[in-house]
Amino acid sequence: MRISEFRIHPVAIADGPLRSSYGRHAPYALRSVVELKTDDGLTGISETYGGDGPAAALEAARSYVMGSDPYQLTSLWMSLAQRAEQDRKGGDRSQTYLVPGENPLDVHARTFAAIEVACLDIIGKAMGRPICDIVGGAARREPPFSAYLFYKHGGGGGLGADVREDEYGECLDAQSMVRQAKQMIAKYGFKEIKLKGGVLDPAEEIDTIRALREEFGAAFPLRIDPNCAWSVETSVEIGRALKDELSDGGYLEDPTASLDGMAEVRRRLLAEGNDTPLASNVATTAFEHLAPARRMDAVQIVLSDPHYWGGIRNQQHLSKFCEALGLGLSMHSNNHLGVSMMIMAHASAACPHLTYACDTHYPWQTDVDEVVLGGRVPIVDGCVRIGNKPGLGVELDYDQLARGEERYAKLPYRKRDDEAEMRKHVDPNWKRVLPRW
Ligand code: GKR
Ligand code: MG
Repeated sequence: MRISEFRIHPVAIADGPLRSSYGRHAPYALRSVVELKTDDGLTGISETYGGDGPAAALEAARSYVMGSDPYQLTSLWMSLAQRAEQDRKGGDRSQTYLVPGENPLDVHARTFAAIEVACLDIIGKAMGRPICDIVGGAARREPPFSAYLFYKHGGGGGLGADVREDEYGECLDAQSMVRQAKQMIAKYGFKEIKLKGGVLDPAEEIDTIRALREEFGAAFPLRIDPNCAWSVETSVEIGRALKDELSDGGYLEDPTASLDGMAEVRRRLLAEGNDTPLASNVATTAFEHLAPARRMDAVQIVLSDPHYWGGIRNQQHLSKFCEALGLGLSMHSNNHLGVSMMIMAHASAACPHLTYACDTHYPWQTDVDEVVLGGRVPIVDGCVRIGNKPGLGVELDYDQLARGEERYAKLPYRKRDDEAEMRKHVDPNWKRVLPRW
């Protein structure tokens, strides 16, 4: 079996004005849908980051992919990693200053992941088995996800005649965040809650976490993620203030920048008898970060992501590393469609060691943009069920895909720029400053 066609479909999907320390989301998020076809008539699909950069990186891998055997993933990895090694000029592989999907030092892992998943989809179809069975079987067939709450302005995303309904309304304080959480939990049944912080004054974010705890009780573990917006001092103060709320299965995610900063927050909290674990998808983004993170005790929970850790099998390796190093494992997310939802579900299903419900932005997208045939992937009781369908278990709806491509073609931007959105709508002088507080 050989790969005879490689298609990259750039799509735009409506997204509300969500806030984070990066700024404000644009009216459309960008994704790439990948299709591989084989000479014996199978099609494998995948989804990854969007815009010009990721599409160009995929395009640059074309010569390695075309004519190759989809089972030979190791040699594909070696080719892409070797090329990356040649390009590598040192530098920061963290996500402190770049949004996920944009660090040039990750490009081989992201590109490989997109192709690996499409190949696994092909292999699954050839074998008549779901991907998680192809990679060794599921540790769980219904991996859990968390309610991912965002402060946001009013608006549901989209532009002009394509403007979308605002399902959750404006949320810029504790009470509206409780409303958002209730709404999302009623709809999807999530059992863990993540708040994207780093947006309002820390005192207001503390109030929000407390209001969530008051509403949902200790049965719903809480986590807050300001994407490095806080200094070490502020992180310690917030860790202290939220000691009770973030215990019982919660965590403090990327309060401050760098492994050094995280390690200092950890040392100071521990010295006060506070062992709230620190999680990271910013300081730990690659295997080479694990040993220093452990040695320094800077990160206790790694937030994986098959999209940039190098795919589903690397996610399994990561699970093993984390288990051996005594680290917890959960999953990071960015805006995505149903193909990625299934990638994340198979990846988390196939990890023996996974200690928290995974993140997903899926509630922030709607069926209007969904490219999966038959509509959105269901989330029931907070979980995505892996059925018996072969491969990823989803197929593309080509009409919907074409609509996504049309939306993309009309857009003036080709890259996520949350700072530009802040300057346009909130403050003409806004800049991402770390730490802000
Ligand atoms: O969607 O604004 C966002 C998030 O801030 C996202 O970009 C982060 O990568 O969800 C992510 C995180 O956990 O850091
Ligand atoms: Mg994070």
